[in-house]
Amino acid sequence: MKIQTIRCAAVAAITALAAVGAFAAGSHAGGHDANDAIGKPGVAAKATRTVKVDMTDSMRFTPASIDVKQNETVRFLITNSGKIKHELVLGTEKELKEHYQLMMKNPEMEHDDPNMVTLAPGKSGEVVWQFTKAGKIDFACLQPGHYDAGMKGAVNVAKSASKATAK
Ligand SMILES: [Cu+2]
Repeated sequence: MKIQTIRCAAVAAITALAAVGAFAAGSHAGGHDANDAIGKPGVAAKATRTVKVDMTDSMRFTPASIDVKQNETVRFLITNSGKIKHELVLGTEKELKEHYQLMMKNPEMEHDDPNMVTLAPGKSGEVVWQFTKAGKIDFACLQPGHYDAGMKGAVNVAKSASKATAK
């Protein structure tokens, strides 16, 4: 009788764990958890560098490849030189693709998070981001059709040797 009770408790614990796992996986579909994977919102006062990025109706970012150092806080000064709306969204490739599919289904979807800026024609805006993880981080314009047309780029984060100065 005693053994039976213990077994039931173990099964219940496993079931609970499975439920937690499913919930966690589900929350990733929301799209806002990827921030940890690509870094975190930066503090403008700590930005060590300003990188200008231009967006055009030819569906390109200039530059499309940006090199930064791990832990560096970068202030992206983004300009929309085109005649239609464009945006720059930082994320993992997986997250950008998922987000893009949502945009295709709902073109009027407005979004505003620290890792992105959406700009009307002729407008400028900024994204301040700290790249805490080394590796390649993608960015893209998720306006319907733009991502498919190749409006994307990458930030290459070089591993930092000096962690002591990373503040
Ligand atoms: Cu665009």
